Amino acid sequence: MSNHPVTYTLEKKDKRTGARLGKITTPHGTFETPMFMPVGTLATVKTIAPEELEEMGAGIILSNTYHLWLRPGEDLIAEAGGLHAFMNWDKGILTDSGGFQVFSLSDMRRIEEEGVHFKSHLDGSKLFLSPEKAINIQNKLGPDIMMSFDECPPFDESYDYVKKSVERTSRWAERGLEAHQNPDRQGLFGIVQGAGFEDLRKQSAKDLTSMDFAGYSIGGLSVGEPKEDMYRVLDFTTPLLPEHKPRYLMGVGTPDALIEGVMRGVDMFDCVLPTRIARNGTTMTSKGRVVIKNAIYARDFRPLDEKCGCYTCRNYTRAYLRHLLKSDETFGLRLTSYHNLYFLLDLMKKVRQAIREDNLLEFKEQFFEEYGYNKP
Ligand code: PRF
Ligand code: ZN
Repeated sequence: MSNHPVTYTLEKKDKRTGARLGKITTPHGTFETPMFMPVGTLATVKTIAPEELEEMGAGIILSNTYHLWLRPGEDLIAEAGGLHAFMNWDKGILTDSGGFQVFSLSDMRRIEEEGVHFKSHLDGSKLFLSPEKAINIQNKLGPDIMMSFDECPPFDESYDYVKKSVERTSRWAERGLEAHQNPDRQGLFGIVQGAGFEDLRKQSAKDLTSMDFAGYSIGGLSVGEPKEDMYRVLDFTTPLLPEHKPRYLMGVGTPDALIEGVMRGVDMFDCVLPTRIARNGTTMTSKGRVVIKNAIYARDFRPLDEKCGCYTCRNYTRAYLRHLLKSDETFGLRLTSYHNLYFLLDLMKKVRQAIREDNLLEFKEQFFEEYGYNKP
């Protein structure tokens, strides 16, 4: 076992659920878990300054290998002194490997043992990404946490296909681990796949945990399957992961799925949801979603969320936010993005507090009741 630069400290296990309270330490600081990571695909959390992220309590953000590789390129970012210096963020950064983005953004693609051939979503040019290449790019970008190059098959893909895919993802993980040039400054996570098949998830977890990764991600979920399927997979997958390493559920960010994930032992989450929906005027509040452009808010001079202490809610009204969004004013996008990120970071803070105070189940019930269950 090597000493990883990213470590997990378990502080408390909830007695009634699988929830864990802990801390993750990276070369750029320590953050408490469970934690939600804001997404900054292109080396910016859209519309939000790093100082504002810090003010909201974000200790780590996610960025994307695929996008930064295409533009501005990993060599330019390395020349700037790495991603942290380039974007002026000196807390944690995690990069996704590009595997998932290749599958979700490019149309034409061909998967081979060596890697994936596909076309750029920017100009259609031919590209190739392999496990080694994905690690090499991430070594140059310099995030604290890097992801293995994986395949995320559709949830309803056949058993035979998923089995072959999982086996290949394990071989890719091994190749990535070997290609890693900077193991004492950057932690590499393995990604468990296997769609909805219990034995394949088991196989994937067994393969990956036999290799010495700094942490483990759960991929292939939140890809359009019913929530019950996701929770069922989490029920049997998280217990297969090492207790003293971080567990990260990729691409999850609705309030209910965050809480359900925490109750099944997940420590880290990320999702574009809060920032993406904010930019079209949809906000998450303690009473559920508020579509701020609706006419009913035209003369609503209350804050967006009366229970929220964020900059937006302390200073502006629903009527003003509606006006800005209706007028395509960029300040409106900033204000809704700020609130949505604050809302999820604050939700996780309350979740951590509930674990600490042994009332996570009561907290969940009350939150779901107020938010409006099945209305994420
Ligand atoms: N793999 C990778 N990134 C991801 C996913 C995955 O399966 C998902 C699935 N929700 C989101 N992001 N590498
Ligand atoms: Zn707010």
